[in-house]
Parts: sequence; C-alpha cells; structure tokens
Amino acid sequence: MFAAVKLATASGLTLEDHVVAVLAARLDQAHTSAVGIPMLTLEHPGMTLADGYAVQWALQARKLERGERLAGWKVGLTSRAKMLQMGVHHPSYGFLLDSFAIEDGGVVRHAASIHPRVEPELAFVTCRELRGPGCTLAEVLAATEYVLPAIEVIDSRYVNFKFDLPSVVADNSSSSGFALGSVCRAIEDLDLRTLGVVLSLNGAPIGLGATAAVLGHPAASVAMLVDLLGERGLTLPAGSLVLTGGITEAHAVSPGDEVRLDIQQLGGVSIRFV
Ligand code: OOG
Ligand code: MG
Repeated sequence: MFAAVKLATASGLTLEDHVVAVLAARLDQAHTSAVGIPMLTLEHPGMTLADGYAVQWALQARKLERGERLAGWKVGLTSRAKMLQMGVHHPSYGFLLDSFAIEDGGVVRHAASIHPRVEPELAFVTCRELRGPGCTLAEVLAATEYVLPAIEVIDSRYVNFKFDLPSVVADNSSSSGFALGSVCRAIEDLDLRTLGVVLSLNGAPIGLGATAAVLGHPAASVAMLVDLLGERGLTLPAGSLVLTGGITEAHAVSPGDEVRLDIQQLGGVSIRFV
C-alpha cells in the first residue's frame, strides 16, 4: 500500500499546467462558495494521482497567495473503515490552514460547508524536522512533542461525496476543519496503538475504535506523509501539526448536532454545528 502510493505520486503527470490551474481554481471556488461540483475525473478520465497532487499544490498556492496560512497537514484514508466507506483504498494527504481551525467547544456553521462529516483522529505535533525517504516509526516517535485528540470536519467538494483517488487528492483530501483537544500529552508513557476511541453524537456513542486502526500505528501515517513530502524535496519542519486519519468511518452531521471525541488517556474535544 505504502510503496504503491509513493511510486504513483512521484511520476505520471499528464495534465498541462494551464489545466492544473483551471482545476485548482474550480475547486477553490467550490470550497469558498460551498457549492458542489462533479469529480474532476469525469472530465479528465486519464487524470493520475500525480495530477491530483499537482492540482492540490496549485490550490494551496492560490490560498496562500490570498494571505491564508498553513497550519499543518492531514493524512486520510488510512484506516480500513475509511477505505471501505469511501471505496478508495489508498491513503492521501492534504494541507490544513489556520482558517480551518475550530476551538475546542466551538461552533461550526453547517451552511459554510456542502455536506460536512466528522471523524475521530489522533493528532501529532513534532519538535524536530523529519525528512524522507525512508522515515521510520522510531524517527516519528522521537520527533513527537505531544499528541492530541482531534475531530476532523471533512467536506468533499464533489456532489454526493463521491470521488476516486485522483479527484479526492486534488480536492485537498476533503479538508474543511479541525478541532484539537485542549490538553497536550507527551507520548513516553502511552501505547499509541491501543488507545480506545469514542466518538459521540448528541451524547450517544456512534463510533468506537482503537488507534491501531490507522495503518497499524498512527505514527506510520506521519512517516508516510514525510516520505511523500520528501518526494517533492520538502521536509516536515519542527513544530508541525499532523492529523493521522479517521479511526472509524466518518459521520454526517446536521445543524444542532453536538460532536464529542474522547481518546483514552488523552481527554476529549467537542464541537457544535449550528
Ligand atoms: C477523504 C479524506 C479522508 C480520513 O481521515 O480518512 C480523511 C474523504 O473521506 O472524504 O480525512
Ligand atoms: Mg480525516
């Protein structure tokens, strides 16, 4: 799974630069207006994973040019539950912006999204630069300053939340929002594979899991991101935030919904949709 993703993102660009720019602008508009569009591969059936990342990086550049600021990264489609739910069987990454951040206990305007869903995730914050290729789990753990529970709000810009791998990658892996717990925990005395996870909607548990659901160990998700950034000649700087991927399937939310995530030994985080 790992190796296939690496190979495919390193080569295989087929879209011309001006097409990449047009597609990034289309996704940017869909994001800011919260109006869904058809997935890109319907119009560009030959689109590759490398093309998808080219569009995503062009989308990031557009947003940064407008004064948005990079807040970190997310890796997705890293658990079996998520892969089965979406019918996409490869992980992908996306960027997080400051404007995506939601306070713990904060309110999210449902109408600002197209069809938002929530996911329970483990977030890492690093204290050393990490460099691929060949980033190991041990290197990630040695570079982890602390971990936090995180609710990711995803929102596909594609109608009916339907996509394939190149399309979802172009759409910044459905990134929309994220809320972090208020307590930072160092990892020395934690087994990051066996932490129990409870996602609740309006007080009722709707998603139960353990952190090993993410690639066998959620730090593997960070290592994968580091290797994929390494393919572009980039490193993951010290102080980076990384959301490692949904531990259970994602759940659709409605206005009025109260979402809470608790992770064993890490505490909780909650948000409310209006
Ligand atoms: C793609 C993003 C997946 C995760 O944690 O698995 C993701 C999607 O399902 O829309 O963020
Ligand atoms: Mg996610």
